Amino acid sequence: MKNLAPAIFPPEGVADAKPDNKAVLDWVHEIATLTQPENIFWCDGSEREHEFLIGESVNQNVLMELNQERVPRSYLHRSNPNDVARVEQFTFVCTPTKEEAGPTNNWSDPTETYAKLRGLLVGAMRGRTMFVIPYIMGPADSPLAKIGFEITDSKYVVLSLRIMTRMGEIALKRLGNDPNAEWNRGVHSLLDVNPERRFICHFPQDNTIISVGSGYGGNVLLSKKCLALRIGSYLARKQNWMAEHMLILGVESPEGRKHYVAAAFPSACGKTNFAMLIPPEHFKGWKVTTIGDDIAWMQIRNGRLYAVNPENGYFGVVPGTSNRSNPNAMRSIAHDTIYTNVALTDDGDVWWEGRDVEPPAHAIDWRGNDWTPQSSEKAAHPNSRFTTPMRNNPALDPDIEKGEGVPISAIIFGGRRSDTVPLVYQAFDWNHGVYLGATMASETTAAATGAVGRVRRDPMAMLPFCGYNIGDYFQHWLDIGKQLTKPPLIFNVNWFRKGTDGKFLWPGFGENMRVLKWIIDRCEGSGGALKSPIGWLPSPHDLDLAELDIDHIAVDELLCLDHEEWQKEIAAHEEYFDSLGGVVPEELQKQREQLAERFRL
Ligand code: OXD
Ligand code: MN
Repeated sequence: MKNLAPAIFPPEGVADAKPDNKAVLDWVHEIATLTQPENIFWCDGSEREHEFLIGESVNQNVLMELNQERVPRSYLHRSNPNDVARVEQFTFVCTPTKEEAGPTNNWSDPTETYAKLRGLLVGAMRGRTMFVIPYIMGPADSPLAKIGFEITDSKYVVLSLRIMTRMGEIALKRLGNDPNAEWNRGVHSLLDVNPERRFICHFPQDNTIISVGSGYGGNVLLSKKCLALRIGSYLARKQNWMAEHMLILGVESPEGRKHYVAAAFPSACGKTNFAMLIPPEHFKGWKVTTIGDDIAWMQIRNGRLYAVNPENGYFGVVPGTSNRSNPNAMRSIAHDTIYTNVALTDDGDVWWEGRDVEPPAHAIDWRGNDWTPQSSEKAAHPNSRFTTPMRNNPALDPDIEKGEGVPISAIIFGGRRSDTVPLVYQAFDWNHGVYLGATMASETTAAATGAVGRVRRDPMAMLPFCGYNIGDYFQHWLDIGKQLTKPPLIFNVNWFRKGTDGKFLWPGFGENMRVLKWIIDRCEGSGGALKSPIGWLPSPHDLDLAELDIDHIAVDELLCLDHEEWQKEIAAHEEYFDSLGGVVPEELQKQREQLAERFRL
């Protein structure tokens, strides 16, 4: 390590987590030689280091200290207004061939892309500190756990990763000094935060990620979408496990029977709210606990799927979060939280649209401009976020650190659909369930740049996150199913169906417990259902709707199948499969034909 710039930046005793692994040291040396930082900071994730970096970030206006009485140990970050969401159009999967990346990913040639990125990284950290962050995804003793290193020149990334991952010494210990150990190489540089030089590139065959030109969330917290999903899904296929964009929750009945379910909804469709659901009064004695709110890594054990949450914190959408929609999230973000792009009130608190307190008479909006309730602009960006430790969650499941994971009884797919798709239905079997996931669609949200409210197919909510050919991904699902003797039952939900008046038919939030209860009943073999062309559908009396203020017409509308809408839907499935250019497995084509046939019967 002689050629490295001396670590002059951190005070003595802070940030000394240098790994004893030659492969890591060589890589850090290579990146430092390329980017020429002023100094290198080996992050250890300690409290002392954290305080030091918070102090530096506040001094340099990377973070603003909030009112410490209202939101203790919490800070506000404003990203560059040109950099407020994941950029799917600048996200690349650089497998050796285009076929491996498949029809749904942007592909670029790995040799050319490495050369382009190396060019951009030359001297990129001159005058800056280079942070080296070791972290583990998953409980440290889990067979599913993965080690990553992220090099970054952003303190915001370091502080966020300390919340989102298990960081520091714990990762070095698990890595050990085997130069052939598996670990992910992540390089991030802000460069000049210019959209023209913004690229999020994955090299799954090298377990490598390079992200430049952004300072925002999913683009730069490389542990999350980049490692846990894109590289994760690639490794999962090779190693026979699953990396999925799913929340994981536990449901316990008053009698103490417990089930775990995993649910895949596209970004900003309420995964965090569902994962932290508080059952309504009518379900007294029922308990819902959170394992994870965004990502599930699942392995096969004794013929079942077992899931762990690879993350250690939540990076959730703020607008709409309130004591009505998600009291557990409100309690989680009441302290030790980094807010990004929300509004700042005059008394140093935070505010956003959908928060259940009166709008302030004056605030500073997410861009740093004056704001009043009369302003035409939003005070908080629609994709503003909280980054908060999962241990803040009052409903955290006690088995969160269980290395083998928790057994999954049901998998739920869902999207945001104004019409066509009923509140809930159940697949006939695993392969039919894979078809439900593969044909999932949702109206787009602000979580990614681009038009909002357009229906797009988002298979298994993995469209932006599958790190290889989507056809092979579907086949992997089918292959996993063949190995399960007790597969989870598969369901589809839609909380967002609208009536003819354009209003949502279903109250959502805590009331989703009623749907969850039917799902659990089905898992226990007790819930009633009718066989329909699309799967098992509850009739209104199969759902427990007691003490719910909803009229029976709305319930009928929520559960009805409109054959004309479904003809269009099936045609859209066919069109989607065709658009993938022949990669869709035969079995799923067969499922589509069978679905069409069931409507003809
Ligand atoms: C997320 C997303 O940030 O899916 O979780 O966009
Ligand atoms: Mn997500």
